[in-house]
Amino acid sequence: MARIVIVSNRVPSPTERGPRAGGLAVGLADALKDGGLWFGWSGEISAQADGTVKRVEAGNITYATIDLSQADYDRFYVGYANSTLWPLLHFRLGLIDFRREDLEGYIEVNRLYAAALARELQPDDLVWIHDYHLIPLGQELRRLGVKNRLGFFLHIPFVPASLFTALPQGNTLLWAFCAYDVVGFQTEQHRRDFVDCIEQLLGLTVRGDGTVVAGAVSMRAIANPIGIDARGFAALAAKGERSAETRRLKESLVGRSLVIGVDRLDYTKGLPARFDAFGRLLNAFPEHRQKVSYLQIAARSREDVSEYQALRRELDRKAGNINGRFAEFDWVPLRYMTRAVSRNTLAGFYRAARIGLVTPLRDGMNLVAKEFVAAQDERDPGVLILSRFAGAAENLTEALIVNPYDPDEIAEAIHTALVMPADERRDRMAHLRARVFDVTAETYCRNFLAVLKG
Ligand code: GDG
Repeated sequence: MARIVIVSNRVPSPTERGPRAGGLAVGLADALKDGGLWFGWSGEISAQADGTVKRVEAGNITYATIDLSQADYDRFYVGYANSTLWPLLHFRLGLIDFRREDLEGYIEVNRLYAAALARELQPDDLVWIHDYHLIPLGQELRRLGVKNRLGFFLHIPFVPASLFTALPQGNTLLWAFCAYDVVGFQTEQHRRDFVDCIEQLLGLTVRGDGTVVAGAVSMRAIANPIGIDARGFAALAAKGERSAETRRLKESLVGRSLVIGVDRLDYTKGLPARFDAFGRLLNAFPEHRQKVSYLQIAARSREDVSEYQALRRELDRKAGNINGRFAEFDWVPLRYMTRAVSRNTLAGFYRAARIGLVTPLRDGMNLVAKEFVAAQDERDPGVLILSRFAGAAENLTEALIVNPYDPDEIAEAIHTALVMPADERRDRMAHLRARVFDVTAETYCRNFLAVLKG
């Protein structure tokens, strides 16, 4: 059987016990259940970042990592990946901060990864590369003579050709995608937009099944939505409900309904409009004053990028305004924290909530929506309010779907959810749960690897 090699920008440490442990490590666990190699950046910045590989064995998985230099980190990670590609692929052209030297750094780091990874590879390895930091890695591996099957999965959205053309030297990046055997997207829409770019901007023909065959190119674009370990998460939530933290949370609510939001502190997540929406709910529907508490957990992220610092200031201000305007001496409407909480705690909190508020302006998929659904008690479930621009909305259609740019619409949806009869909540949640338990982390890994095997 072929060995599986996973490559991602950050490699989870096998001993990681921090609050953010989870994420990709959980999502990809199934791909490595029979063992394999996980390769990428150690998360360390060091002066001697010369591509030396550090190895840690844990069970049947080898974790192999390299360090980055400060200059590489600045150009590759803070620069091109998070200040050009991230805003571009989330439809935010106005936030792009492109510098040629960042693009050069991005290519150089991908070359560094390729040289180190090529030395680790065995001829039959199936190589599965993840996300926008590493788009050119496949092409760099091919330049080094690597003949293995190479797959790539983009966790974030893709944009229509009319937006993609804003990217300086964008066609070079499109050609880099063409070095893979399989390129995966979260949704059918993202896949279609990518295929349009390949056809319109590169002039290649894409067949109905997403295959491009032209010269040296033999690539297939597929839609393969990511999911969660729904059964595992449901069990975590049932247990978390009895945890000391969840009990404390419930006691602090004194019977009020809980609205919960959980996001990385990121401008794609629609947090300012969401805060505004909550303010408008309290203004337009005064019957909910003192009856509802909104807990927003927004773990700080990418603090080196200036846009994220500006967002944090904006949210601090908005949170202060809402609480200053509506709070009573014994009720604080908005509880806003920028610290991460543990996964167990999170699971219990989702289950305690009447409403899961997930309103990104754009999102590849959004796993929080799926976690909220998996965590619910079927007998007395909460309501999911979901942005139409989250990839998850493609199949979680029984959520209350909203336009995340319209705070009034979100406020009305919160009101609808707060007064929704139990029968309707159960009915909607039963449909949502069927989907979340059907498209899981396991099916995601299995389907992608089946296509990659060819
Ligand atoms: C990218 C794409 C796509 C959040 N706060 C805490 C915490 N989290 C966990 C959540 C969830 C994960 O982080 C966030 O995943 P999302 O999918 O919501 O969003 P991104 O981080 O932007 O992920 C996204 C995803 O990749 C996978 O393909 O769905 O579209 O943007 O698991 O629970 N976890 C803990 N404490 C926190 O405070 N423990």
